[in-house]
Amino acid sequence: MRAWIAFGRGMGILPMCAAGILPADSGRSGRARMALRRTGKMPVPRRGRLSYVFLAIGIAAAAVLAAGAGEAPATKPVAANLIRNGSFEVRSGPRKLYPAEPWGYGLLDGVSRSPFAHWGYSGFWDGGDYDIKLGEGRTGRLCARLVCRKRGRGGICTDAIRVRPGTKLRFSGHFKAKGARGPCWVNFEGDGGDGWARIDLPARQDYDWTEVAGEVTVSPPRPQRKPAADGTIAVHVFVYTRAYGELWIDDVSLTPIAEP
Ligand SMILES: [Ca+2]
Repeated sequence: MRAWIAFGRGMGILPMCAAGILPADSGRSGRARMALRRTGKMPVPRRGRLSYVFLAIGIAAAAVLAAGAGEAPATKPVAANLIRNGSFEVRSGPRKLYPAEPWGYGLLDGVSRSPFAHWGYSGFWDGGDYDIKLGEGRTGRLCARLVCRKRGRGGICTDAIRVRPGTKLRFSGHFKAKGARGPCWVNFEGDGGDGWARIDLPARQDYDWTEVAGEVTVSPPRPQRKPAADGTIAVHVFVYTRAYGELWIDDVSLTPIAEP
């Protein structure tokens, strides 16, 4: 019985609620009419004003979105660096099996894995003995250091970069030398041949971090090599030293600047 009374009261509240809304609106309409009589203008109800604000915000947002969709980006996207781990910040980690690790595992069988991911290394060409060591980075934490123990030729090498012959590339790298008496240079190798382009490093024994940059055009493959189905060939970038002392390397990049 008590439940029915409560239900009845509850139902009774509904029309009261509805009535509560209507008189409120009626009252507002009444105030509006009063204002109209006083000013000759129909005031905008408060709730209506809020709606106009939301409508204006919506229109402005839509305009901004539409403008954004129609316009080209303000800046051109930066071309990707084709050299992976050009900052030498990533270590090569635990030894992986081929083909995950494309480098040899011995010390004298050509290029071996280096302490840096995506970079190979050999210090034993031409009777040389060069260590590869971690150095303090020009930027970030790390750089690569080639340290001469016995003069000959040592170098580091990127893993394969796939590009189409005729592609124009811009190379940039930062180098530092300590007692580096002898030539050091960047050599472009791969399907195009061992040295289809070359950029020399400063011919000084000692210099602080210095940017060395240059442009190269990818040469066609050697007679025995063929481009892949997508028209690309493999390119490896080497940094060689034939010098005594130390060569430091950091922030190396290779970016396409013109397609063939
Ligand atoms: Ca670095």
